[in-house]
Amino acid sequence: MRSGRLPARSKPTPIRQGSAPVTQRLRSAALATLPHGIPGPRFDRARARVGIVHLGLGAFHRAHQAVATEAVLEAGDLAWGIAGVSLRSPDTRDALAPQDGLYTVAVRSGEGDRFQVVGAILGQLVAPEDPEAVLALMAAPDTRIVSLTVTEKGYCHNPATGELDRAHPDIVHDLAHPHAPRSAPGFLVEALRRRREAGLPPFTVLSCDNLPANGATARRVVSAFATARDRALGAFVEREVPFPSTMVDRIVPATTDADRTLVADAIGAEDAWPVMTEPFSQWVIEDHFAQGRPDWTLGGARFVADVEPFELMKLRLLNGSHSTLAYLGYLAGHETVSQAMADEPFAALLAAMMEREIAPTLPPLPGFDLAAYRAELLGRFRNPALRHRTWQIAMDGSQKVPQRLLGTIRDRLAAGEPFERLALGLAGWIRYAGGRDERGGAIDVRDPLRDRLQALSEAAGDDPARLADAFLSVREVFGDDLGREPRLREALTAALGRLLAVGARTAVAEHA
Ligand code: CS2
Repeated sequence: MRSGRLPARSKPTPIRQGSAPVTQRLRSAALATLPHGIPGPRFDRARARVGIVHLGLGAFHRAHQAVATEAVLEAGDLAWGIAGVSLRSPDTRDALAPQDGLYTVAVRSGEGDRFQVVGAILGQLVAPEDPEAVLALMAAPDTRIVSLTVTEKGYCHNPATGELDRAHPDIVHDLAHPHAPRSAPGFLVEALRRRREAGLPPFTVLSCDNLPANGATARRVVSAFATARDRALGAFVEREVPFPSTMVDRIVPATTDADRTLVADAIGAEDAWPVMTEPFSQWVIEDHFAQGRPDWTLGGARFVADVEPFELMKLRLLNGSHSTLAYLGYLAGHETVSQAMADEPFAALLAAMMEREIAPTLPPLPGFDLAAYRAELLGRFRNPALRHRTWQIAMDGSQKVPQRLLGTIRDRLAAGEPFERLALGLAGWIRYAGGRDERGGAIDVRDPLRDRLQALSEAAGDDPARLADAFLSVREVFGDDLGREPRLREALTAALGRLLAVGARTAVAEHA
């Protein structure tokens, strides 16, 4: 990494206890001995420069945008190396720094596995350890894009309205300490301010999170934060900074120790944090950049004038079904997505929900075969080689449900059409968020609103109408309109009634 290089800290990472005698660690020196058929980076990493600072160095970024960027670097455009920033935990840096930033992407399906060692991530930074280093890199002249995968909650917004949540603890902190921020909006605004002061053009902010109109959402929160700091800065962000929207799609389950063993055996070296994914990958990007952009078409991406129809389709069909399967599947005792899909009523519920309740709400995409897309989605969920835990997808429901299920329900209500399957998915979330599974065991619910939702659930007990009313009162999720919508209340009460009376599996079978 040329600019903003950080000292590589290497905390020993316990890796695997397999029996195969793999002793070397994945690193630059190990690339020469990768087994035949396992490609490593085909570009000179020492000559590559950081042109992209990425906030949120999780598995998804490493299996998606970084892989597309690898293709750009391999084609000889060395200006687009990535510096990855973790906004919270040092874990990824601790795993990757001793590996010179190298890691393996394992592409898995019923037909077999493919492995690739990726070198696009030239440096790793941990924001809480050194926010100044992150800001310096974001404000460096070579940095032309700051991309984000910070998850829904990283936008510090109200999920129902998409507006910046001024009471969010990180926003309160960052307004009080704007030069040492914690949040993504705080980092973006301070770096943009520095660039403006230095007479440098702004970078493009490229949201790669699963939010509706993710570019517009990023623009709204970043502009609001900038305006709260200084009106002129807010006007500058509004006027000068491009926020293209993107649709991102690749299923990337959390890596397990078994995955580490599989990868070590395949590549003949220990990789502390490989990423596991599926063959499918899609990236649709609005072509609106301040200072040029990589030719990501080399990595399979597509540039379009308007991403919104793609994004809506993906959020509603894929993520809406995924969340439905996650909540109802978890409640029925299914650990992974593919296990739930192998339980026929679940697959049938999703197929019917997609076809009858979601697809009719989508704007037409000329030339796009929506039926084939739906069928492909069901096939992807069935992928037997991926262990994608329902629990993982169930996380952060209060942040996900609005764009995954509620937008669709809003459209169905407006059209006067039924939506009982969507209501069942929503009821699954409510039942799950209560924190007790169907056998009375505790669920490890991860959600920023967890305590409040559990308190609501306990107060309502097993009365479906009270439970529906309690959750519908959560304005950040349902907004003012849906919270007061009698037809939603009725459908939700009915769905919760079935879930509580007969359990998730039978309730699913009733709607399949
Ligand atoms: C999943 C997504 O964890 C989740 O909430 O629904 O991460 C999903 O796997 C991706 O959006 C697929 O592109």
